[in-house]
Amino acid sequence: MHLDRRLFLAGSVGSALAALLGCGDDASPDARTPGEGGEGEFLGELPFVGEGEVPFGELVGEGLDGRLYTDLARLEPNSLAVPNPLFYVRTRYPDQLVAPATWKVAVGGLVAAPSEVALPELEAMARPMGGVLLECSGNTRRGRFGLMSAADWEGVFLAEVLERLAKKGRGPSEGASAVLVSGFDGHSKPSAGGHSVPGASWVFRLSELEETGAFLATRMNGELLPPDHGSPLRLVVPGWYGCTCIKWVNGIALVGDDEPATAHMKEFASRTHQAGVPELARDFAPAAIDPAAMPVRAERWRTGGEARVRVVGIAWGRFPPLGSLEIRLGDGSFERVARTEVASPEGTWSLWSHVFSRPAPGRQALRLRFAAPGLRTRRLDAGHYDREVEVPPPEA
Ligand SMILES: Nc1nc2c(c(=O)[nH]1)N[C@H]1C(S)=C(S)[C@@H](COP(=O)(O)O)O[C@H]1N2
Ligand SMILES: [Mo]
Repeated sequence: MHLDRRLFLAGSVGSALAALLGCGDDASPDARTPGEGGEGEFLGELPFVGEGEVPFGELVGEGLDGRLYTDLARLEPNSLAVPNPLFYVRTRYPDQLVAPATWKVAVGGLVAAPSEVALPELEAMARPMGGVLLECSGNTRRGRFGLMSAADWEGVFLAEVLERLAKKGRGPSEGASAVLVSGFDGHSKPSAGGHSVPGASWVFRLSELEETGAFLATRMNGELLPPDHGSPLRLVVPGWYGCTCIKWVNGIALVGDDEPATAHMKEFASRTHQAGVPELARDFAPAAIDPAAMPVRAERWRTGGEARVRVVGIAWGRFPPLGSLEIRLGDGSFERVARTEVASPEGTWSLWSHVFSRPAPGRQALRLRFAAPGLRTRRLDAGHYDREVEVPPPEA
């Protein structure tokens, strides 16, 4: 049974992983030394070049254009979960949202009888959901790949909410095959250039709720949801892009096979790798995140008189086969990634590191791939997560 399986797999985002990512200023030499016996001299960080100018950890923009970019190389050493104030933001708290004393979710459409589910009822059903990563489908080099974060969540499986409604005689009726989840999006300022349309909503097949373990989240990293992250209620769809994780959820409608795609779905059609822009929701493929990997930190080292470049990175998506991960620097050949630092449970990210000996100087791209035949890795194949470094001459 899928729900049980998810509970079984649920684990908090490992602290060991964060210790590695957090190897900033006060890192122990052991955690960052590329030499065999812990020898070596750390010469400094090698920044990624050719990326956008966005600031990290700062709220910028308003409404639908509001953003906070997460610096994945700077997580706190004691936890891999990104602390709430540093968790990436795409769309800020809608300024026209006046939260009622009791938040309610209207349940309608193809149901035996329309109803409302009040927040306290959901809170009473909530339980730990473990670590889940969110990635914006628009997570690009231009935004320094800062639109991705992981947290420990609490919430209620959406499938369970529907089951409970069915027991009360208010569940899905004949012909209901999917569910439309929508959230409040009243922003007084429209998105600049009309880039984003308000009214976030996504249609999920009922089977997809089970397959993904989609849940209505009430808490994030042990705290009530912060306003910018959907307070008081948001959807989290493990393994799917963030655009499906509707914030400020206030409506659930059971719908049939002929349900049109929402404007929000159409806006995100190409970024979720759809074939064109389907008119009907049923023609949308699951907005799944393919297995992917990218560097989050590069360092210069000298070990035994030789220059080295150490790369620390993450792997995520559905079941990334870590053992087959390969990395290439510039025109070099692909090398099997040397270390899996922490393999995290499904749904969140894992950490790896690799050391290149005697790297060629100059501007070099870092590229990753999984040497796993048949694995669908659309973004890796397209070079989407490539990052570049400027390797100095050996004696610099
Ligand atoms: N109501 C609403 N929910 C929304 C959005 C939105 O614009 N409005 N943006 C979506 C997108 S594109 C992403 S990537 C995630 C971001 O969630 P976060 O800001 O909590 O990281 O929220 C999703 N949920
Ligand atoms: Mo997004």
